[in-house]
Amino acid sequence: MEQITKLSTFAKDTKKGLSAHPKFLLPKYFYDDKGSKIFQDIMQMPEYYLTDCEFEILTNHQTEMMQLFGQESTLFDLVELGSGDGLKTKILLKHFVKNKIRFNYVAIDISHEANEMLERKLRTELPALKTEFKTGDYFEMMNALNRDSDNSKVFLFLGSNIGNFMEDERHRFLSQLSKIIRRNDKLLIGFDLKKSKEVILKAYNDPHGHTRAFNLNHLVRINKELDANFDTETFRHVAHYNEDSGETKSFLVSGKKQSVYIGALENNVHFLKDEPIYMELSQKFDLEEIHQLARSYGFAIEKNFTDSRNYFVDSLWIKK
Ligand code: AVJ
Repeated sequence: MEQITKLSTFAKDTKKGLSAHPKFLLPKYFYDDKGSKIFQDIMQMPEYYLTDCEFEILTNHQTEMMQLFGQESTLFDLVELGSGDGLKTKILLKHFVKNKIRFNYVAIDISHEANEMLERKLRTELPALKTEFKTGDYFEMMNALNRDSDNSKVFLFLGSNIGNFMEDERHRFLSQLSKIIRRNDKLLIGFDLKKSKEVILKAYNDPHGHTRAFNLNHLVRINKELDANFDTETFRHVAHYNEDSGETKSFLVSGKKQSVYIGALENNVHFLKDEPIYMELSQKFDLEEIHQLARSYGFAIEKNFTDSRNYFVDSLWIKK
């Protein structure tokens, strides 16, 4: 198929995913402005335990984190990858500002609107905080970040965002981080831990329908931005958890045989009845796997912070 106009990356990725067998879409495209808002609804529901766990961890360990991040009381950059609404990070930011720690907060997010909202909130709630905001995907932004200041850095990669990466992406990501991170830098990285199937499936297939709406919004985005005609009502949302591998997968399944026209691709996509689109991986880990990951990319674990239920860990890594 010859394309007359140049396709956007979103169009290309959509084309690639919907012509693959089995079909897939990339989770980074969940976060248009609407999707970022739906994700905030997800984080606020009790079934989505990840946010509560990390809230608990950051609240209980803010003082220790402050000591570990700001060791030599020299100015450092606190760089957050995927800052979103910043609600959890604000626990640390407030505590650090109150204690007159010298640092800049650098927030990186794929959603421009999320960035703007966070900027506004921080300006009123923490006017003394020095901030910088960057919009883009992790990989592009990390390259740009590559030493734009000489300050030592503490990277935050919270929320088990790492769980979204397929193995090869995770490899690229951790290799790149490992290259950027210097001897006095640190990385606080969140991992959702393997646990009972019931708990996980309730978080990813919630009774309020937020997760379903989050997934369907990806199709809505394709409709809007790529001029397509998905009838979202004909797709159901399904989540699977594999207790051995820790893979949690989300799908949208076509309820009937149908064709969808995607204007920007000048093409139809055909669905069989019950054919799935693989929407998202939310990988779960155990402590041994986390240890292995750290080691294989040249890091040592300085400390693991866990919640009272042992559902989640924020792992503090240093360069060996
Ligand atoms: C933002 C990738 C951590 O996988 O748990 C939540 C996204 N998807 N519910 C996750 C998500 C469905 C979330 N991460």
